[in-house]
Amino acid sequence: MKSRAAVAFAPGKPLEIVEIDVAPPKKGEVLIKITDTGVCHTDAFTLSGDDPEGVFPVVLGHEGAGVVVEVGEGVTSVKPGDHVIPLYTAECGECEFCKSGKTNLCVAVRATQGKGLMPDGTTRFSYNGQPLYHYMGCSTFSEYTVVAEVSLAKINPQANHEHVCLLGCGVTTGIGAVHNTAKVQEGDSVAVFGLGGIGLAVIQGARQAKAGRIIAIDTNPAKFELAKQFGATDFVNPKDHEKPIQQVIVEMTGWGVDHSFECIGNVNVMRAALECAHRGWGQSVIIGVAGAGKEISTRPFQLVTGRRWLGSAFGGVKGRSQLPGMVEDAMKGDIDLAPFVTHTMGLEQINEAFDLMHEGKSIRSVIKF
Ligand code: NAD
Ligand code: AHE
Ligand code: ZN
Repeated sequence: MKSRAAVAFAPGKPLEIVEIDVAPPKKGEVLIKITDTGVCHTDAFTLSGDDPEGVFPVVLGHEGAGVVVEVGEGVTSVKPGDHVIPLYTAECGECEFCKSGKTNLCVAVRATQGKGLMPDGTTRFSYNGQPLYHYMGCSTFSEYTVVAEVSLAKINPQANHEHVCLLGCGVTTGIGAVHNTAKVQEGDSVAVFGLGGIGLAVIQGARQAKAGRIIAIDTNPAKFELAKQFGATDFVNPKDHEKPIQQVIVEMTGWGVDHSFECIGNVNVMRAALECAHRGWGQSVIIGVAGAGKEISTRPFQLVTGRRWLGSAFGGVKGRSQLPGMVEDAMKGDIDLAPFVTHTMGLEQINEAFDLMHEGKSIRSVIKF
């Protein structure tokens, strides 16, 4: 079938809106009509050419919601008409990782997904007869996309897709990192570095966990207002200080914070986030994605003296089992999604969504098909 799509033909180039061909779903696959998709910084990261797994030409996008159009052979968990959120972290329920009870990092389709291919090693997308790669198992920048059955969460059909598409990545990542990775407790102190969609979702999660002090840190002070609305108690712009930012946070708190979260993808800030964690027990969660070849460092003494360095992917959330419940939470108002959507636009304007992100003017732009 034909589908309108925003194609990244080469790194560093604007997306091109073209009509692509989408082949029918094969065994274990599902054809989805995407209704709404957010634009996440990770899409920009891969488009920049800095992602070791980046392959071109590709249909990006991984924060979407849609409706099932057709299912391939053997698919039983969804049927045409079901409302779904595509998952870049699949959940097969059968692999060593799914069965471990220790992680959400299912490996069922991860190897082919990282190569931009469907689980059988081929692609369902083409343009003028030339193959196009898939992205993160989702490719939500196409009106029609094909994903593996294990990469789909079935959600309440009454849910507002313009909002719940953000549970496909950003908001789930931030809230999940608070509850599943850091396990923030009532009264804990928290520092959040980077106040985009991810950092603001961390703040919302910290508020849910009844954290005490929530310190919001960003070099763009325009982000502080929404951070305050979500529950941040303190606001720090590193540009206002001569001292290293970790020293500023330690001086504000005495011994540092119980939990810090890096939501930028900057390895220098990752170090600062670790070093502002409380001596003896403070922990720092890396959420931001750093470019190819980047490495983190600190003095080992920082760990010897009780700080812990953690990481979190998709907030540790198991998509098929837990995302439907998070959609219900959003519908009840227990997760507040509307303030994240600062812009909505059609597919033709998608490059503006990237511009707004880079200019620090948006939290989430949602593309409406
Ligand atoms: P974003 O661009 O919307 O927000 C980043 C924020 O960081 C901006 O407000 C920016 O002003 C701020 N910032 C930049 N440099 C800074 C600095 N030196 N000090 C303080 N603030 C600074 O991005 P986003 O969509 O919120 O994504 C954030 C990061 O999280 C990206 O690296 C993205 O790839 C990653 N991510 C990871 C996961 C995961 O599962 N681990 C999921 C989604 C996104
Ligand atoms: N492809 C990159 C790594 C990218 C990465 O870390 N992705 C995050 C999700 S970002 C969503 O916006 C993630 O979940 N990683 C776990 C996984 O299995 O991909 C690289 O460095 O190669
Ligand atoms: Zn994302």
